[in-house]
Amino acid sequence: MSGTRRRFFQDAAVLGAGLFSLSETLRAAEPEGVQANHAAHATQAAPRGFQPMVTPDVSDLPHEMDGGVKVFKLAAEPVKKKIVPFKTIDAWGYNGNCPGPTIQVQQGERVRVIFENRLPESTSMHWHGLELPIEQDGVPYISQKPVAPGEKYVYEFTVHQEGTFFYHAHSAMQEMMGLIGFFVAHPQKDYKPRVDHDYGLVLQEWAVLPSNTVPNTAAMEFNWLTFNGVSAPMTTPLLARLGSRVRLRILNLGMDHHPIHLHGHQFVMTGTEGGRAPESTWYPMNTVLVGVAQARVVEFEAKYPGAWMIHCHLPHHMMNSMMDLLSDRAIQTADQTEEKAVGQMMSLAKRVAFEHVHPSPIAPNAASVPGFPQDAFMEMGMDEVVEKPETEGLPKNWSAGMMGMMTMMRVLPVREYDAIVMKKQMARELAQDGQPRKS
Ligand SMILES: [Cu+2]
Repeated sequence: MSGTRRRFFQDAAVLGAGLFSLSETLRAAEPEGVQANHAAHATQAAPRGFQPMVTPDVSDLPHEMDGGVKVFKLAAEPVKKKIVPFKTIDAWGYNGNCPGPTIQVQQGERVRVIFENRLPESTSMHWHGLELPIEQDGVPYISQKPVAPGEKYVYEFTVHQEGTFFYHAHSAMQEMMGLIGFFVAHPQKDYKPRVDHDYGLVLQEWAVLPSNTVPNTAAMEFNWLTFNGVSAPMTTPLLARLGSRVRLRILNLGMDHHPIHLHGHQFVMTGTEGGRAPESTWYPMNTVLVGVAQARVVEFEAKYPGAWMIHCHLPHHMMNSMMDLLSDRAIQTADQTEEKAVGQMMSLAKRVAFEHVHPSPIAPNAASVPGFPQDAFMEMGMDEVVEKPETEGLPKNWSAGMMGMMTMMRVLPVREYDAIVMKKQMARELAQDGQPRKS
C-alpha cells in the first residue's frame, strides 16, 4: 500500500467515529448486500426485488436489459491469477477472473448470456442444476456444437427455479483449469427468516508443480486450495454485524469433498444445489460437507463477537504449498534446529519480499522429541501485504495462522462494523475517482 493510501486509511480510522452518521445514511440508502459488496456494485444499481449475494474477491457480472430479458456477456479466457501474494498461476477463467464473475438473477427472469470463447480450444457453457431446454444445456456434441476459439454463442432461457447454481465448462480438464462461477437465482418471495448478510464461496483446488505456473489438471493430488480464487491469508474476511443473521453459500467443483467448518457458532443447512430445503429438515451443525458438484447453503445468527475461522477441515487443505518457493531444493522437513529451519524460511521470505514473522516458540529439547517438527517453522505472517479494510483491527500476526482453504467471519459490534463498511466505501471511491466523494 502506498504512503498516500496508508495515510488515507489512517485518517479514515480517526474520522470513523465522527462519520458514523454518514454510514447510517449509506446503510439506509442501500440494501445490506450492496454496501458490504465490492466495486462492481458501486457502478451498477442493485437489481430490484432481491438482496444480492456477496462473493468476496469476485465481482458480479453486470447486465443490460433488452426488453424483458436480462443480458449478460461472458468470455472464457486465460487468466493470470494471484492466489497468494507470492504465487501467481496461469488459470483459465471468465472475464479476467477465476472463478468467473457471479451471475445473479431472480426466479422467473428470462436470461440471455452472450458467450465468447477466447480460449485456444473449443468449449461450452453448462448451467449446473438449472432446468432448461436441452439445447441450452451446454454439453458438446450432445446439446450443441462446441464453441470454437474466437466464436460466440448465445444461450437464452427462463429461470423458473430458486437456489444456488453454477456455470462451468463441460469438459473435465477445463473445469480443473478454473472455468466455473456462481449462478444464483433469488426467490420471488424472500426466504424466511430473512438474512442480513448473504455470502458465497467457490471451493477450488490446484496442482501446481514446483517452478510451474500452469495447474497440472491430470494430477490426483493438490497443493493449492482456494476460496473464491485465493488462498489464506489473501482471502477477504467476511463481515457480519453482531446479532445479524448470515447466509453462507458454498459450492465445490473440484476433485475432493470439503468439510467446511465454522468456529464459535452453530448453523443449519437451509439449502442445496437443488434449492431451498424445508425448515423441518434443518438441524444444528458446525461442519458441512460440500461434495463435488454440490452447493450447500447454511444460515446462522452471528451471536458472538470475534474473528471466527471458516475453513476446510481436511488437514492438508489448511496449509499452503511452499514447494515451488524452494525451487530446485528439496523440502527439508527433517530440519530440527531453529537456526537451520528459520534460515531456510528467511531465504524464502527474502524471495517473496515481505517481512517474515518469527515462528512461535519451541521447547529447548524439541529436537530430541520423535516427530518434531510438525507445524513449527511453518508460519509466514504477512499482515501488511494482505491489508485491506476488512482486516482492520485484527491482532498482529493474524495472517501467520491463515493458510489454504480458509477465511474468517468477523462478527463486529455495530460501530466497528460501520467504520469498516465506510472505509470500504471510501476505498471504492478512491479507486474510481482518485478521491473520496463528499457527502
Ligand atoms: Cu478441503
